[in-house]
Amino acid sequence: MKILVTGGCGFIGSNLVRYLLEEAGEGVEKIVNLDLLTYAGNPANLSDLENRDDYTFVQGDIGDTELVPRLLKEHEVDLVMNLAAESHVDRSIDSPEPFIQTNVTGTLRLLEAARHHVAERSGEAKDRFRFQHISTDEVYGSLDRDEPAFTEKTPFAPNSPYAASKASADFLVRAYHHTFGLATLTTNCSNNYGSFHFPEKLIPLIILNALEGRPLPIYGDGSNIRDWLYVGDHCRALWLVATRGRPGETYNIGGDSERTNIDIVRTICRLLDERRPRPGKGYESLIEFVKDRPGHDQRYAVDFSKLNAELGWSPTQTLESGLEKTVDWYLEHLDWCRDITNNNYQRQRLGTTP
Ligand code: NAD
Ligand code: TDX
Repeated sequence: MKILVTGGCGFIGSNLVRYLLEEAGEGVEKIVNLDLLTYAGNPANLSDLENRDDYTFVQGDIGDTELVPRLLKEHEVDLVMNLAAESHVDRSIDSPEPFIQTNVTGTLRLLEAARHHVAERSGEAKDRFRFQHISTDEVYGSLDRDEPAFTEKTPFAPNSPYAASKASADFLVRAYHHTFGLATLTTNCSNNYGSFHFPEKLIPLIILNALEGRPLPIYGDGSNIRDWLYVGDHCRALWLVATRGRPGETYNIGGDSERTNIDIVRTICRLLDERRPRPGKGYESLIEFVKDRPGHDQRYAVDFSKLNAELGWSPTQTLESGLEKTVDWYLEHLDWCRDITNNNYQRQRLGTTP
């Protein structure tokens, strides 16, 4: 397969590109990574792959109606894996428009380009084409403590501008399958964590703040629950769905690891206490309960029994094993973290000196 990955310089995208090139096996012929390099895109995440013949990076927008059709044609793309997005809920509350631009309009333009690309193919090449859209459990809204986990049949009820933009894109993908017969696959996953996670999100933010002795901010009372999915398990699921999923279907991907935010933060503190003890008090003393996120969803939980039954997938990491790996990765990559916190990663790609 010749694959166009969008958003490949982000957190999940860079893990996915690495997985496809190093672990997925023979099915992967080449990868084109199309990424606009917003604040969340960091080419350093993949700098070690730059010289490979089977990997090409292109800086550009999924909404570019000249560039995207050209890339699909030139690289004879068989599979689009669409991860490009504005992904941070808090930013969508401060400024929703970029979320509509990339997540909705951008996805629409990518779908249009894919539809025309397929129309120009014939025979096996036409049949082989797939458009995979990577979405979120947040489209389903929020659960009470004792409600059953989201299934693929749970009605959409997005609560943040981010979630609404992702739900809109999911509906467009559905419509392109139904109306135009495009061979789409949609996956809705829970909260990912692991290496290269941008430190605006809870887990990397807590690790880095703790190491710098800064406060560990917990929104509200810390009782909100997320279902944590190790990014490596997610990438494996994405490739399974891309190669063996049924076109037109959606698949939920969950981590089987529901935890409250306060539990997550305390576990990170304990792991850091063991690895980098602070003089005086332990890391938990840095915890601060702060003003809640507006409209903060109480609980996400994902039922992935369809993916398990059809394709035999289940997560391999427990939250404990995955968090250990993650904390160790951050401790071993403090330079990567520093380049982000002091903005060097953006200066470097603009060609300016710090
Ligand atoms: P991220 O914010 O780390 O990365 C997004 C990437 O997309 C960045 O490299 C950015 O430069 C790029 N990008 C943004 N706008 C673009 C555009 N217009 N054209 C091309 N590239 C653009 O996000 P992530 O956490 O890696 O998430 C990847 C996908 O998975 C997103 O679609 C997100 O909604 C979805 N998702 C993420 C999670 C999670 O926990 N991180 C959970 C569920 C779903
Ligand atoms: O400083 C913080 N303090 C805090 O208590 C931050 C950044 C977050 N939180 C809470 C809010 C959430 O309940 O932690 C939880 C996780 O927050 P985020 O890491 O911002 O993730 P979330 O809002 O759950 O969304 C994530 O998972 C679903 C991704 O960012 C989305 O892209 C994905 O779709």
